[in-house]
Amino acid sequence: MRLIYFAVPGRAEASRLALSLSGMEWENVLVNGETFQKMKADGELPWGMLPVLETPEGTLAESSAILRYIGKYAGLIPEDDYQNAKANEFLDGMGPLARALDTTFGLSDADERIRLRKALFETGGAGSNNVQILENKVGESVSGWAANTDDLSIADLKLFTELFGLFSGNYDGIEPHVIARYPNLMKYHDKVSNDERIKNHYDGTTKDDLCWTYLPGAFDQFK
Ligand SMILES: N[C@@H](CCC(=O)N[C@@H](CS)C(=O)NCC(=O)O)C(=O)O
Repeated sequence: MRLIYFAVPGRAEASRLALSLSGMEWENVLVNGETFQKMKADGELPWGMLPVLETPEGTLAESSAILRYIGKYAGLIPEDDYQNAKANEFLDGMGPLARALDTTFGLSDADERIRLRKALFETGGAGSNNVQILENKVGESVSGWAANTDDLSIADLKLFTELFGLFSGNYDGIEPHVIARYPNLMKYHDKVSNDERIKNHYDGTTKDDLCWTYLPGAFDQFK
């Protein structure tokens, strides 16, 4: 398997984590904008975007589809049908948060980009509204896992990597202290980052790495 994406966590990190937990052999292929454009022009991207997963049977696109596929090999798909459906619901339910930010990625005017991103996380902004939904969801979970599953699932990989990854400082205008204001999400961060499987995966990650947001206590200083 080859997972192809840019050199950031973004929409590939959940699948990277799942691939690593699966124990399968896989290659983490990092590309720049030029290679992306070439792959696109050459028709190598089913939907014209990254990430894609190259499998022995063909190329799979869409980050959630890739996660669902790899999740099976990593033992992260709940056996119970209802729990499985709720994990899938969670994956789909996170769509609006990603889409709220998508509009800011193509802006080359840095001041405008920062202004729009800050506005997203002000009271009533689309980012805030969507994060509040996630805050409520993890607060309601009896098991503490994102989709109230019995154990860690693909929903946790997506929530943990995509949400906290947004607040790494890599996206100008989105600052770490914003997410530190959500107590349920901070408690959830403690749970997932201290889970042995996750902790082992990020062992060796330093605070200078973009993945610092996945380390235990990452946001403590911003609370
Ligand atoms: N729904 C897709 C969205 C993928 C997406 O937005 N990919 C971005 C990078 S995060 C991309 O390839 N952007 C380049 C472009 O659109 O030209 C997914 O979840 O995989």
